[in-house]
Parts: sequence; C-alpha cells; structure tokens
Amino acid sequence: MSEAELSGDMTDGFHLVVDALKLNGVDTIFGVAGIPITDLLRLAQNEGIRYIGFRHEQQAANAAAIAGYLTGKPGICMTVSAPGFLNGVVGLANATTNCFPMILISGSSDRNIVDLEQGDYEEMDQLSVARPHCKAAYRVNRPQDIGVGLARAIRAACSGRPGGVYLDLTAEVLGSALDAETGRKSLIKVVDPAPASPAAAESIDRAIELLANAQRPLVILGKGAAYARADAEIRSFIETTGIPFLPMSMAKGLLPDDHEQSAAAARSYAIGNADVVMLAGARLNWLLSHGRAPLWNANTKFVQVDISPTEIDSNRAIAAPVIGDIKSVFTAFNAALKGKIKRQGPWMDEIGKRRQQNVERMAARLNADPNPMNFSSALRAVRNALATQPDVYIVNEGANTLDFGRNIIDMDKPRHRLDSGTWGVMGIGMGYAVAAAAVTGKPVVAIEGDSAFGFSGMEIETICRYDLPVTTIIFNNNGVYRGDPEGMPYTPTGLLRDAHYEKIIEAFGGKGYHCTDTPSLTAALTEALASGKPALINAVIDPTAGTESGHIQSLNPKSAAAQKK
Ligand code: ADP
Ligand code: TPW
Repeated sequence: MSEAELSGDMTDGFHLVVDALKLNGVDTIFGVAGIPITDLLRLAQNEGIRYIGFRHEQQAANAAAIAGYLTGKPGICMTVSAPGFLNGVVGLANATTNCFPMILISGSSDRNIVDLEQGDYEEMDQLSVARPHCKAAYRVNRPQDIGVGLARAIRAACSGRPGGVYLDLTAEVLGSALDAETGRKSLIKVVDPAPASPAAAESIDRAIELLANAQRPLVILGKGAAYARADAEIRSFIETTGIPFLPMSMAKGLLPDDHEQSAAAARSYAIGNADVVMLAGARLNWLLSHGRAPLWNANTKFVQVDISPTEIDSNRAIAAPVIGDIKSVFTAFNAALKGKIKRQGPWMDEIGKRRQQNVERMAARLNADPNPMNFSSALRAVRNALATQPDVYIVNEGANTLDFGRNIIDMDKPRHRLDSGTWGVMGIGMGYAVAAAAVTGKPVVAIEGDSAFGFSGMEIETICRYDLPVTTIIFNNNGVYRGDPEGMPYTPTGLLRDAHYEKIIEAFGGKGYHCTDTPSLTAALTEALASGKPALINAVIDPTAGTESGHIQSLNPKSAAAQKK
C-alpha cells in the first residue's frame, strides 16, 4: 500500500517496518528490489533512510555485514523471497562466521501456500533454511509484532558475540492494516543493545598473574578486539606492560604496524617461543593453526579474552579464560596491573633481532622491479601511493593478492583493513567496498585478485551509480592463483589471457587504467585517489607469479593412495 492510499488513522506493515527501523536509528539499507519489498524500499527511501541498491543480494548482504563491523550497529540487508533470500544467505552466514552484527530481512511468500507446498511464486520455507546459518531467526506473522521482531533481531545481532540474524516478513504482514495508535505503541526502541559485560574479578587476577610470571609473553589481537572499540585501553595495556603483540589480519592498525612492539615480522618465532599467549578477540582456529605444532609449542599457556564462554578450550586448554567484553576487560586489566607485569628485555631483543633479519630479507624482494610486475613489486607501488593516505579503507581478497597484501600494506588506523576473514571467502570485495565508502564517507581501495574480483565485479556499476570514492585494483595474472602457459588450452585455474578489466568501469562512466609497470601503477592510484571518483586499475602481473592456494597450499587434500606407492 503506498503512502497516498493510507487513510488517516490507519497504518500498515510497510510503514511499521520503516518506523521501527527509524526508531532504532537505522539510516542505511543495502538490498535488491522486487516482490514483495519494492514498496517497502521506496517508502524507506522517502522517509529518509539511505537505500543502496545492488546487482546481486550476496554483495548487498556482505555490504550489510561489513557495515555492522564498521559501525557496531547491525547492518541491514533486504531481499525478495526464495532465490533473492538464498543469495543473501551467503552474506548472512559470512556475518555469523566473522562475528559481524547484521540483519537479513527478506520478504516471503504466502504462508498458507508455502506450508502446504502448493507452489507459490518464489516459494520457500525461508526460516528453516536461514536457521543453521545465523545466530537467530524470527518470522513476523502479524503487523503488531513487527516492533518486537525487529527489537529481537537487533538484540540478537549485537549482544554477546555479534552475528547474522534473519528476519522473515511475510508479504501478508507487509500489506496488513492496523490502526495507527496500536501500531505506534507496538514499536520498541531497543535500549543498550550491546550491554557491557565485565569479567569476574578472579578471572582478571588469574590472567594478570599468569602474564606476570611469563618470561616470553605475547598478545594476539583479533578482529573481535578491533570490533570492541577499546583502542585506547588495549594500547595502554600493551605499552605499559611492554608485551609484544601480533595483529590478526583485520586487527592490523589497532596499534600501528610500525609500532616497536609489533612482532608481525617475527610471527613464527614469537608464536613458537612464547611461554604465555593472550588471545584477545581472536579464535584459535585454522588461521592460528588450531594452536598445534609445528607452529605452536605444546608447553605454551593461554589467556583468552572473549565475550563467548563456549569459545574457551575449543582447540587447546586455556589456563586463564576471561569472559567479558574487551573494553571492560582491558579497563580492568589496566586497573589491576600496578606494575605487576615487567617488560621482558631479552625476549623483546630476540624478537627485535628476528624482525630486523626478516625485514631485510623481504626488502630485497620488495625493492626489485621485475618486468612484468609480480605481487611484491606491484604492492610496493600501491603502498607508495597509500603512504600519505592513512584514512583510506583497504579491502583485500584473492590468494596471493591477499597473502602478500596483508604483509606489504601497513595499516595505521583500526578497523581500516577489511578482507576475506574467517572463511577465506572470495566475493566480499565490491560489497565491502561499497559499504565502507557509504558508511564512512572515506576513500576505499580494493586490492583484488583477478579471480576474486569476478565474484562481485558487476557491482562496479553500483559504485559508479552512487559515484563512490572506490578504486579497485585488479592484480591480473590471468588465473585463479596464476595464469596458464601461453598457447595451452585453459586449465581449471585459467582465466582469459590479457583481459582488459579497465574497460568494465568505462562502460559505466568511471575511469579505467591499464598499468604494466610500477611507476604507472603508483601514478594511477595517486590520481584516482585525488579524484575521489570511481576508478579501476588493471595491474598486469606476470602470469607465472603466484603459488597455488597462496600460503595455504598444505590445506589441499593429498591422495593417501598415491602416497602409499
Ligand atoms: P580473527 O579472525 O581476527 O582471529 P576471530 O573472528 O577468530 O578473529 O575472533 C573474534 C572473537 O572476538 C570471537 O571469538 C568473538 O566472540 C570475540 N568478540 C567479538 N566481540 C567481542 C567483544 N566486544 N569483546 C570480547 N570478545 C569479542
Ligand atoms: C566463494 C577458492 C580461493 S582463492 C581463489 C579462489 C577461487 C582465487 C585466487 O585467485 P585470484 O588471486 O583471486 O586471482 P591470486 O592473487 O592468487 O592470483 N569460492 C569461494 N571462496 C573461495 N575461497 C574459493 C572459491 C579460492
């Protein structure tokens, strides 16, 4: 029902959804229009909510997920029923896996027909499909329940460990009428959706005690620590105690990468030799080799700070669990320190020595200028252009492009690096870039493998339509991981040789660049950033550069039968 048709003392589901969103401070919706949500999106836009329309729901849902990470409030994605909903579920599950707060709101077809499987347009039992992929799933069956439905979705997304929430709105509810006063009273403004949860005092003391007795302590900061917005508290703890730290990839910039206590350039040494490791907002999952040998030492003891109690002991025994939100916990740590943890000079010196050796070893590779470019030289060219631009948000996906990018592109500010994350997923690139530009208003540089870019490449039109300050750089080596040899048929990892990706953005009025050397790449990125306009740089890399699966080649299954021969 459009606004014009609404009689004075009546409201409807469309209006109640928009009123509930506005009441709870939602200012942006990402989505794709269609039956039954088109009028809902129009109304939201007319009522002052910014609507960002995508070309595919997966990217809209990923945009909402990263908007949640960047703002600390649930990002909102709206989709049509069945196929549109299913496309969005990838982003919903990605949000849940990465602990980002987001809400996927999908319209759904007539319950009477869906439940009897009578064959409706876009028929699907969406609630059941969504449930395994999110923290919570709710369906609203009456217009007077819209307020409760959204309130529950917001709380579930933000409180405790954040995650994705599914909210199912039936077409019938959207169109249902309700008297305006009853409708208004049914809405809920959520108070304190992510309440502070301080840890038990004895758990704080246990952790400080363990660290105070360590000779080789190490702090690993994860994206949960970045999400917690405890930047000052964490920095104060690290600098007061003198403990070296390692940032997980999306925690880079929480303390600047050039901080003297960063052990990033001596990662294996620091992990393998630490006697006590404190994990702060980081899970001991595959990204940390599950805490197992050969990277880890069997005798290392752990402190783990996490908001989720069931994370503890998930892979290794945790000697000192600290359950609480990181801002409260680090405030309590700092108050409890009282000089108890002393800087461990010999340990820091040893880490410093290894760091120096590794930096020198890397410098030779980084400063080389091969023709054609390789990952290191092209990333050096990108880094040079970014050197004076600390405000830029970096999006990064691919295999080698991700691995080299993580190491070579230093971060100076928290929550400015957005990448494939916990799943190692391809396809987040353009969704994350659109959302980062939209919710921060700052420039974004998306550093993309050519294969990775293909998963969301059509959103270049979205970037151009909204004139967003996003520069996409494609590390083009003609393939998944790398290109096929000249003159050979395409293999499963091959992609079109010498593709001119820069022409894609030209079709939409953006600026394309074709760069085959490092000076032109630095110049193109500098010009693109100065313009503040959509740009796409096709950075041509040596097709033989890159290793299969990047740094995680060992995860490819090997035939046991073949090994026995
Ligand atoms: P990374 O990939 O950077 O290692 P993970 O995504 O594995 O990080 O871990 C993030 C962890 O942070 C999760 O276990 C999550 O429960 C936790 N977390 C999220 N927000 C907070 C918070 N505010 N306080 C404490 N822990 C948090
Ligand atoms: C949703 C598997 C991991 S990395 C990658 C794929 C397809 C692309 C690597 O090539 P790219 O990067 O981007 O050109 P580079 O730097 O090595 O040349 N489908 C999904 N997620 C994943 N992770 C894959 C497939 C994969």
